Amino acid sequence: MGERLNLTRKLIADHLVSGTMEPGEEIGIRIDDTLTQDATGTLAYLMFEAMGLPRVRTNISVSYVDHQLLQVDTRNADDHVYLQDVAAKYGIHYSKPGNGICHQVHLERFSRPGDTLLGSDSHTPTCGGVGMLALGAGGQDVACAMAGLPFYLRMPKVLAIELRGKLQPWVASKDIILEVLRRLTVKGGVGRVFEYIGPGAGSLEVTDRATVANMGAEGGATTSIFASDEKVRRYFRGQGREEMYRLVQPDPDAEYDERMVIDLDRLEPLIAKPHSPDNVVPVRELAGLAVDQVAVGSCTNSSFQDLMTIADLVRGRTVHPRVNLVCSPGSRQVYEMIAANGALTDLIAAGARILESSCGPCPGLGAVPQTGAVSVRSFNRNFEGRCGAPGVNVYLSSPVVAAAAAITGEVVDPRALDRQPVRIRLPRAYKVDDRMILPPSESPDDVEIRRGPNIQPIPRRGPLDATLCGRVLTRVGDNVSTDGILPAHAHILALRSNVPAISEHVFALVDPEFVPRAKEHGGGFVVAGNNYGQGSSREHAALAPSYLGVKAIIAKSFARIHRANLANWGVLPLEFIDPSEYDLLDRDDELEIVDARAMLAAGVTEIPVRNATNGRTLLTRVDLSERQRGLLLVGGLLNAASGLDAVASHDRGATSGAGSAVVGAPAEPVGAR
Ligand code: MIC
Ligand code: SF4
Repeated sequence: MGERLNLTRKLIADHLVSGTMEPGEEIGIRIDDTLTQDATGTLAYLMFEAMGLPRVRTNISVSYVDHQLLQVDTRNADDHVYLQDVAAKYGIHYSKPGNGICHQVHLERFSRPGDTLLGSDSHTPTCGGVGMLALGAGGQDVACAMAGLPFYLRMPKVLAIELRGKLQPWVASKDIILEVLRRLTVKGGVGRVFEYIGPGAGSLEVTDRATVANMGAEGGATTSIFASDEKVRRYFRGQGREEMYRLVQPDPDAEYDERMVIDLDRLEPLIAKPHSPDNVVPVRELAGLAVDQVAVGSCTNSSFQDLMTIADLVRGRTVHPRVNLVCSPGSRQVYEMIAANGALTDLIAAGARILESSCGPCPGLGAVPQTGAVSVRSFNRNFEGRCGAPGVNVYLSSPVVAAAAAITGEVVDPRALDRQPVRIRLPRAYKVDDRMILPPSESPDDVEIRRGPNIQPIPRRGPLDATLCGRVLTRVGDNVSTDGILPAHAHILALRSNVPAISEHVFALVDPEFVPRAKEHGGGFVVAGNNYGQGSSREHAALAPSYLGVKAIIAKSFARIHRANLANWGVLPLEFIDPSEYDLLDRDDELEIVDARAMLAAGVTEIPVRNATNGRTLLTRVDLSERQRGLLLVGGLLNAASGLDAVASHDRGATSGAGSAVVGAPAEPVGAR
């Protein structure tokens, strides 16, 4: 009898171009589609330009502008017109500012069951809600995928999350993923795909599934996926693209590496307390907590269903005097539909502040509440300071719980509200209007790319030194997120295309003296606890420290995307073999890794780090593939770029990868034209 394949393994097998499907082994997969957003897009496209190809080699690539829409000065718009021109020239669709949040729009207009999607944003798994194998990655990896190169990742284990029963009134799909995070924590998904199965999974609507798939990112999962079914078909029909529907399912009695059961009948409204998405408790435990701000939107909960739910709850009422309620519809489609059916009027009448279709307050782009505020958000991340400033207490909940707080001014278990549960009738047909998605130019040779002054060349790093030495520049704890390493925030996000400028903000929230220290000592080492680099895919969290001369990060463990980004940008990720040795390293200790280069080239997996300050030596693990070692030796993926066009000109799906194209360090910074 053959193997009974789960859906994840089926889709990986369909796209496999290198490696064996053994959990932990590096595999290469063919990528059908890509997406980028404005904050990560400029680096990705500068890299793509450096590869010298005339056009992308994907089925569909889409460039979204959805993050930094405040446009407080010319810098953001400089980025946006660059992105628009690059898209026109290289065969990429361009979703204009205002058209919506990349993940919501991609779900509506481009997702395809059974295909692979690579996005330069950690919430790309949202499209797993329709049966797509959708993965987040750094911009350089997405650039390679656009060039037709495989995407490399560790073969994940597949965790079946069996949903039994049915969600009860007032309990939402958001509560499912909060329950997953409560059980597994923010690092429980590392090296795993969450595959949702069982009758409870089938009972969820598509946008509910998308919410669950989206927020698997907070568990560190490689991705999350649901099978497609009649509900997905209906959704595609409603979006006017039923021909893109395909049935993708696991084999009957499929085998999984691990299993977990959630009984939806017994699930109750949940909420994540500050400052971690896994700090989850029942809402009833916080009942009565005074709330200052409520924010509804983000790629997790900004669908038509979500906005209608809030409108239904606030209709005919007034937002509590203490509360600021801000709402961001996830896409122009959602916006237009709630405008047409009157729900937008209900929200405005109740006192909601309506923002544009964008990420907005989620990573601190406006609507930052007052010091010490309690903010209840339908979003996905509440790392300290992410919302724009430290000292704000962000709670994460379903839209229902958020709306109830907006009306009452406090956290309230919605089951205690004196009213009938909300019931939203889903539309048969969604409002389809793709005019804000510009197709690529038909005469690409005529497209001149505008490079405003904010588009600065990407600095390159030299090849790895023979011996690495320097001091411990900082020692940080567990679960430091990329927001901790390099916040998004409005004034910092404006600098994404200017590496020297953005580097001034490294560790701004965690260790404000880091940058002057790094400069004074000409770089050095960072010591960290578990799950270092969790959260976003932003490669600036690797690139900016690299620019400041950080040579290696020695951590107890790393988050998936960040580990890959470090290798791509030439920073050596090392893990303590004995995690208790973390305590043997202090800030300012002088470290030395003798013959680092030779050891890496020889495939050595255990690397001694000598602490010259206390005379002790500790052992670290290098958990990198041969390809990644190659990248580190030449100083990162960008330095291999001059060989990439040669590799990319192989047929799509060729097994050769960036590692085989490592050719030394060209001198020109990328983007210098
Ligand atoms: C985020 O949610 O942190 C972001 C901003 O969307 C990031 C991407 C980025 O930093 O540009 C992500 O999730 O990958
Ligand atoms: Fe945008 Fe927030 Fe989603 Fe990131 S998590 S893509 S910032 S809405």
